[in-house]
Amino acid sequence: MFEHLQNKLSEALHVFKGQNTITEINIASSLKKIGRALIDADVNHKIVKSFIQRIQEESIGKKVLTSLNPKQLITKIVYDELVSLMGEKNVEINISRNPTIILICGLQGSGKTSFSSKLAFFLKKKNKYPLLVAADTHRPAAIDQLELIAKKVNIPVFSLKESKNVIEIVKKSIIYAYKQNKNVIIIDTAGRLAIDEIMMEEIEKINQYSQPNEVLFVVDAMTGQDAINTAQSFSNVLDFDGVVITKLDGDSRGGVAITMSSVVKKPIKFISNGEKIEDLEVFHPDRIANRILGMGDIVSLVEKVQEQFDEKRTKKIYHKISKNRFDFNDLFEQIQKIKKIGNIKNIISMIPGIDKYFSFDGNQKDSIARIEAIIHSMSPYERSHPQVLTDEKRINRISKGSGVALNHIDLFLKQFHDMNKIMKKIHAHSGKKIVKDFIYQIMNKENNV
Ligand SMILES: Nc1nc2c(ncn2[C@@H]2O[C@H](COP(=O)(O)OP(=O)(O)OP(=O)(O)O)[C@@H](O)[C@H]2O)c(=O)[nH]1
Ligand SMILES: [Mg+2]
Repeated sequence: MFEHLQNKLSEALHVFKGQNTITEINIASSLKKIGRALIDADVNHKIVKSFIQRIQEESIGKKVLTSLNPKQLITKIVYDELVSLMGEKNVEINISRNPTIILICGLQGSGKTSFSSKLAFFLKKKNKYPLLVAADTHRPAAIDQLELIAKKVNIPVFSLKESKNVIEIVKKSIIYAYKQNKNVIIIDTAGRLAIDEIMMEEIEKINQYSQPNEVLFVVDAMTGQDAINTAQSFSNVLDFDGVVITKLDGDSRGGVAITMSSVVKKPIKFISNGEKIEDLEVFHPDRIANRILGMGDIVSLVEKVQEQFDEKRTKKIYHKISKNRFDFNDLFEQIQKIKKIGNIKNIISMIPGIDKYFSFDGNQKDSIARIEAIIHSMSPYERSHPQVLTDEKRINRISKGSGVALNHIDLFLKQFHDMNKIMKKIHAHSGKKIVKDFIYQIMNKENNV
């Protein structure tokens, strides 16, 4: 999602490798690269300028403590500035009222209908009873589209196929929600531009009538700086509560997510990074900053994984890891679960350094398929006794059976043992404070190489 920026920032911070002090020369060279990385990521140049200035002010005169090196110190300063730029803290959506009404608005094609369904699915997992309302009366296929997506995940949709009157639709949907005991009403509306007076009048009417607890404005990250401008002009007409940024999985360079809240003065509440219903994330500035700086995002990962893994089974796995008994059967089971969590690339990008462990040639999806093929070609005994796979004959047989080259099998086996070590560390350090320490530990490790 932020891979390009992540690589560029990592290069910029690499300037400090092997340096014991922060000097005018190394800081100037690093800041120049940081600035270029942000501009490349489509961050507005004015924001980049003040961002760089703040880092400079923060770093000059800062004594490098004996336990830190200059790279760590600057990384921490950049991290703090990024978090502050992205709005400091996550602002949760307000779903306390019964029923809660959430109004979704935005430009044509920004991802409103997809997001509405993703949000309903997200809330359903949190034990809410959502009702989706098809209030786009302008595009003929809009109702069918919403119904199609919602049906797949068993979420009810309220629509009035014959009516073009959005207030009537909203009114009847609220009555319906009361009758059906639905406690969150998500209203998906038609796409509109802030300059289109008639359409803006319509959304204002819906807003006035339904008195929503949350109005969310959806923007497409691929539109870059335009996304920020449209959010700003929309907010002048309709005072929304938060922004949703979609299509962060595409070629967008992430600048929209970095600068939106400081320019528009509205928090980003969710980001969407794929077309699947699960591809939705609550926006946490600190976690995103961690990810941008390549420190991974253990906290998000732990939460996502917890949703997928039941506690009893997880304990069993942890027990196996701690006793060094995690084998290929367990790995295979974990892969199947990880696949269910959503976009593999997103998941993998949350784990610091994991791309090194799970990738043969950069393509993680293929790599996972190959790992599955390798495990399939093992005998049941080999799957439960990883230590026997030092034997060349066995490795040759597996290579033939799976169609994976010998050097890739060797690499995979090495990765498996390395991964075991990492998982053991996570296990030994589970608990929130410790997870944070773990991130720093990894950071230190990377900085000391
Ligand atoms: N890759 C990717 N595609 C997305 C994402 N969100 C939405 N899309 C796609 O973007 C297209 C438009 O999405 P919709 O949800 O229909 O957008 P909309 O704002 O409801 O569009 P209108 O109702 O026509 O204004 C669809 O093809 C979606 O599958 C995302 O996060 N990533
Ligand atoms: Mg739509």
